[in-house]
Amino acid sequence: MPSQLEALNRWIDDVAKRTRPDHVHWCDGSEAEYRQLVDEMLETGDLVELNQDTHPRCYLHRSDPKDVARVEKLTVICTSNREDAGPNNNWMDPDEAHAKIDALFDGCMQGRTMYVVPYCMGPLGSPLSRCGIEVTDSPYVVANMRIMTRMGTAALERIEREGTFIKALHSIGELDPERRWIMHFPEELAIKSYGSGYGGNALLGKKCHALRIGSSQARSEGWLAEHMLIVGIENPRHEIRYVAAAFPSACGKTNLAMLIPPEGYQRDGWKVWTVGDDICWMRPGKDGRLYAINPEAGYFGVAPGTSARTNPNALAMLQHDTIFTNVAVTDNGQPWWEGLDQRTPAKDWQGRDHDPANGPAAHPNSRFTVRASQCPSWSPEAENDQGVPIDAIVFGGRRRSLVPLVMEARDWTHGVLMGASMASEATAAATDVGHNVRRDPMAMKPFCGYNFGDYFAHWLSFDQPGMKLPKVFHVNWFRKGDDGRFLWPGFGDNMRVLEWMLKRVTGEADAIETPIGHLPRVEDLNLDGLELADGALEALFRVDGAEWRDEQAAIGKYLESYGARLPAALKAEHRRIVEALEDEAEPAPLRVHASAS
Ligand code: SAT
Ligand code: MN
Repeated sequence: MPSQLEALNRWIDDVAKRTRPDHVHWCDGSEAEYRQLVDEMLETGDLVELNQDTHPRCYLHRSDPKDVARVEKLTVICTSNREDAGPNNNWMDPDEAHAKIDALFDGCMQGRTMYVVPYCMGPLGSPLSRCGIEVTDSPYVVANMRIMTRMGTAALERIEREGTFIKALHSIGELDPERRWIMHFPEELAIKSYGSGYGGNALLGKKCHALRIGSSQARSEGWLAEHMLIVGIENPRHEIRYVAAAFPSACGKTNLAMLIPPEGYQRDGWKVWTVGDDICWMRPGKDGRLYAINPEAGYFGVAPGTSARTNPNALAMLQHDTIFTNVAVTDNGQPWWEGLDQRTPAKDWQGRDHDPANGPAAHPNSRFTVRASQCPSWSPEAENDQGVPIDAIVFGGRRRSLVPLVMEARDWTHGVLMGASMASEATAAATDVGHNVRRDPMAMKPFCGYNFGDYFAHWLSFDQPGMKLPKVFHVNWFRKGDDGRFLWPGFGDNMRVLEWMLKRVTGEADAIETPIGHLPRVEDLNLDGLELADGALEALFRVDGAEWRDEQAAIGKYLESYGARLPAALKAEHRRIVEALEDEAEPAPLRVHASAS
């Protein structure tokens, strides 16, 4: 028997009977196994070798052109009670869902190898970690899972000790968008995905397990599974404080997680440590603080826009041992994407001779898969079984207007409302969500495995006597001026905003109270060495009463869509802000900043 665990063997047998693979391979996660997989994929053309002199052990995968991102309309949560999935999810009855997708799985692995991939989300010895088994017929998925998770024998041993695991079944099928589903069964701790080989649709440890099933597990077990980066900020006194931040996909989470502080900060001794760039699992420790782990072991980051200016740490880590997906290639076989540098690529992401008439050379959602520890700013604390204590939680979206650069919630309840009210302009990370501003609470809209009303209640439930909860902030790096240009430089300069947050945590900075939250006083922001356009500072912090009254009305309407499941405390908090805005002719910060600059 391949495993000591009877239930596991039985499930693998059942799956093999249905999918009828030619071979079954239990992955041990070894280097030799990875090399073997890569060699096979080079042979079949699943991988293309990149320039091995400049980029040792780097390869390119070109996905099917109709399979380039998550597909939200085919992503469903299957709970016995529809209300439990909530209006934030597509729902299907579990029996109907199994029947529908099992029919697709019938015989789908004939002529292929079925890989059994044991994986652990989080450090192998951590009580916060959770394990799963992904069964897949895609060697590309296996190779990616080896980079993205703790995969192989050690994970299997933990599964055998614990006796439980998430059952994650995947087949690329025919890669036909008409025969594609990504289904979640939180009550059975199971995932079934068919018809896509791309990212979150196929690497089932990531969004499917660590967020959708994870959030549901977290709710019943008293912790939080969040779409957040985790970053450590070391000050000149060598104290490191950890911040967790939620942004929708493709809004710069990876850049923020790997931020390089501006020169002046570096001179003073500030450093940034990367714990995670996408997912954060947090739970209260005995001391009442929230402790977080990054359940992943690698980064599956957006390539376009990554450059020596925007993210030098990422660029450094991508020089070796990286799988690129859907990027372009230069004539000397190097990976290339828009925003990297001034060169012109030879081949586009589909392998055609590059022709600007065909659109961008790299697909806008093209990605790199790389070990977390390859990042120069990687924090060894990412391997800490106990996790790192979180001092600040940050929510942010992509908003060209309205939302100030940074504001702080008055308390936990207000912070939860701030997260619940988040909205963002759509990006390339999902193919089917249009281009308007959409509500994306806690950046979890595509990833929360249960009713958002219950999710907000779960967040609120952490506010209890004895808890030392993080401070909550909201940021918007993307506000634009009347000329359509970004008002804030972003990237490394976001350090200035992080420093203000930490000063608020330690009580070293004051703030200005407004109906929508606390704003910084200009004198508390370190703007040394920063050149902002005339009037940019005022514009970044402008709070327009009339616009915010409209925004709050829209938020109220949105929250009402959760009906009876919406916690009363959140409704009351919203009412309070609406009333405060009504009382205020023009909120204060406009006046303060106009005179302070
Ligand atoms: O494709 S993924 O879901 O892994 C990436 C993302 O959308 O954040
Ligand atoms: Mn993400």
